[in-house]
Amino acid sequence: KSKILTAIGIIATVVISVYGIHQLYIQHEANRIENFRKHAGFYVLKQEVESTQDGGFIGFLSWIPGKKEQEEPLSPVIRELKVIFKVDGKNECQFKITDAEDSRFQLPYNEPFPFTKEQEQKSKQQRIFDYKVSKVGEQFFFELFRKSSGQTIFSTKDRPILFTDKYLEISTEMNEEIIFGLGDRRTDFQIKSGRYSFWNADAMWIDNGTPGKSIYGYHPMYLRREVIENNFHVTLFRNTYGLQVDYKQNQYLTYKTIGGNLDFKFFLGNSNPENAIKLYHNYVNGWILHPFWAQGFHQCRWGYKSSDQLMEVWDKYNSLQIPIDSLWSDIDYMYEYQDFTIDTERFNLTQMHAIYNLSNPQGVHWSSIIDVGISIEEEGAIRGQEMNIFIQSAKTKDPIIGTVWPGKTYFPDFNHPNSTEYWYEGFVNLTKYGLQQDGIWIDMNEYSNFVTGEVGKDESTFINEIKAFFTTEKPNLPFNPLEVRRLDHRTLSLDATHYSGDQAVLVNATKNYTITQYDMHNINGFGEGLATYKAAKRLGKKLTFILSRSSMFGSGRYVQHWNGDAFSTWEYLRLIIPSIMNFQMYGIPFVGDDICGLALDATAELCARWQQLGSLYPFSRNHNGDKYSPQEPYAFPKHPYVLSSTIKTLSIRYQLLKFYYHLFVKGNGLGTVFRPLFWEFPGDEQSYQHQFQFMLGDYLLASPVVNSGNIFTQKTKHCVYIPENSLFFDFYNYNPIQGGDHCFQVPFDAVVPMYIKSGKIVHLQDRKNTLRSRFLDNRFTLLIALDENNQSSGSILTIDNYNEDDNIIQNCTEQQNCVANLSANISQKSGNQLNIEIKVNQAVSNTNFQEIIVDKLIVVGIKRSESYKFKIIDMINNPFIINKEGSELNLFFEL
Ligand code: MIG
Repeated sequence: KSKILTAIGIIATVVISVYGIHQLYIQHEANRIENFRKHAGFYVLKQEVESTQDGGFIGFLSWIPGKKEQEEPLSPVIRELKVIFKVDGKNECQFKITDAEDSRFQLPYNEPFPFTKEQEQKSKQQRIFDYKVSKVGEQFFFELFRKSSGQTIFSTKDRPILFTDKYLEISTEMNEEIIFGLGDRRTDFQIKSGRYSFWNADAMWIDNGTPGKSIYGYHPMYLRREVIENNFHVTLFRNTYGLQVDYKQNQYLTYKTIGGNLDFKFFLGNSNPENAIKLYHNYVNGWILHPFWAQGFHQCRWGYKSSDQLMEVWDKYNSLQIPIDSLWSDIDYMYEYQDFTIDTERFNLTQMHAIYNLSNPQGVHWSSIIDVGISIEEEGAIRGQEMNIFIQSAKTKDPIIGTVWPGKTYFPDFNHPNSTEYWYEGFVNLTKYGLQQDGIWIDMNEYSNFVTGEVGKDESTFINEIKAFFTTEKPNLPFNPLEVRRLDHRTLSLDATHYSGDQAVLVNATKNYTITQYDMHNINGFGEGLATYKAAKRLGKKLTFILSRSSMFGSGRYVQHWNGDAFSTWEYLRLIIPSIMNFQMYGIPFVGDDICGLALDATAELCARWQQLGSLYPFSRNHNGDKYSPQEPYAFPKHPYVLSSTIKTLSIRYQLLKFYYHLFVKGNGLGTVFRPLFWEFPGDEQSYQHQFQFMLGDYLLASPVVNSGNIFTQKTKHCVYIPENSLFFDFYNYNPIQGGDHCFQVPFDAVVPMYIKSGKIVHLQDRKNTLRSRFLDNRFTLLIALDENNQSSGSILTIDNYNEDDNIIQNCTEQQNCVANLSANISQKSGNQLNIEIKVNQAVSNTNFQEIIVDKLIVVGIKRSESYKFKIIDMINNPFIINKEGSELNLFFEL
């Protein structure tokens, strides 16, 4: 025993001291930069800035060296810089510092990347912002402020700007702000002071739990609530290099990056956060609409190792009558994990065709995974070499080799002009099995690699892994934004090379520059998403559904997203809610998480609550990791509440499926769907504190149970916060609920507490037993929640065919000609007699118009003396038909 204790002691000491040394190292690093800033020098304007036509300016900066520069160079200082301030219309502008020739690596300003669209030239008076800039010879600064309030949006005054080749730094003042966003990570929605890294990595297993560490995506934007007048704006740092944001609330926000330019886009909205976010989404090219079936429920797991197993799951879903639209295949379906293959020994094609036959009423959609690494053993490796599309090792000058599931792999270079064709050929190969891949799941695209760098270099021995984790130093890299591990840790060598010619798909190199992973790393996942999108389109898909783990700003134009690996714990169940909200801001609103968690065994109670919550995610999928205990809704026979509450809650999802989808169609590529509470109540300070409550559009408020409860009573005490001065009605029993906290017990076997906002009309479908989205009909119930003035409004799609194959929805999003507005108005006739008037305006005639049948009204919030009443009006025999010309209904009823 004592030997064991000693051993533990020794290990603990070693770990603690390694950690200590590492901390010292970080401290040293920080001091070194601090010193440099203080003593190195600063930039001044060479001459007055020159005004430009748009109301902006161009200026040139020179470096005034300090005393210590010779002693402690970080990396060569770029002495002559150019500053550009560009006015992009009334609400948007750009501030950029580059080298004098603007010749450094950067994203192009045209598609596929976010670009500066030609804006209508507004006169200087009309723009809602203005700027200040330093005098010639003084330390350079730039200040942007909002004209109406004088609120500072961005100010570098009295803060250093450093512009070296591989280290760039700039700071802005902060002042009584609240900020949100700042990348892909698991944290609270509101950003606290801290250091936040940006570097795409399969990092959940590496430094999971370190709050500032980013995971799979690159989204260097924040949404800020200004203190004066409480307006909102978005600031995007338009860079793609490794980055650290050092944020101190009320003081500063500092960007420290290892390449590119200091390039900012500002989007000034108003007091409604949605406004600034829509401007931002427009800039990142908007988001794409997913097919309707994807709005349904999905079941997945890593570890469905045969078609027999898939059959079993499918049979269970069918016999238990659990709604489902897609049953997924993780890497198990492939032949030796090789992309674009199916192991037909384990996956019997006859069985597969049966499950995925959509003309069978029980058939479901097939969604399956593609990893980015190409096995060096597969045919695709030879083809890829012929086409020369792999990223090259700087060491061997051959395709770089990493290790992923199939063993050694090559990695496509999606900047290469042939890569698009190559990737398409892969998907064509997969069609040879006669199965239609409806959902395409692209994983490991950070790119994730099981060895650090590449095979044959810093290879992954245990010792090297530890070294890699603790070595932050890299030749020519003066600063490591990650602090705790090397940038190439479990990804590709930074010196690996990409196509750098004129025919590039993504980024053209300037001059004779060779593009490397150092430049491209955070773009990898975007590149794969784009190539996959193009392949899917070429294969004839109308609306695509491509679920990508890695993303960057602009990804939402091509792909959808899930938040990657989650642990089966209450903490993760909670943190996923802010993650979903983040991706609303990042322009990928169709997002979800692994319901019941990927890693660790989910308990029955956790899984039940997660199914309840997840049934309201935009993308709703139960997904489990290999080797963990089963967590399908029926996998807890000792705890029948998991299954029963899942069925209840999913049937609510399906009742609301067309409504939920209509929020996306109506958004038309811009804005959010799954919203924080304060979004609708920005003036209510309390609502900022309730990050686990959310709203679907501005209609429904949901308050999921996110804590464990009492296993004996099988209930959890739960509190709902309703914003002050607002009125909601219980979605299930129509009781009114007013501003303030409301606490009650929620049984394990329940649905998510949900409320409809007064003044809103939600359309839902009261049909029982619809287990597939494609069988939802065109008959609706209108749930009408009246406001104080006895009025209510909403909208509905005036098509009844949501099938993506018909291309209707797509035209719908492009032309917005299939959304009708509903309004309801109730007035008193005599005594107990009330009159409800419903109007539908079908503004534009739509050739695909289908009649909508409303056969039930639920009118909620009818004020009678001190209380609220509701009335259910059944019109099944005499339904209200919404037709092309618009319709009106006048109905008398008794209370
Ligand atoms: O190294 O394909 O995030 O959802 O089940 C793990 C297996 C690879 C990571 C994904 C996860 C998926 C798993 N993949």
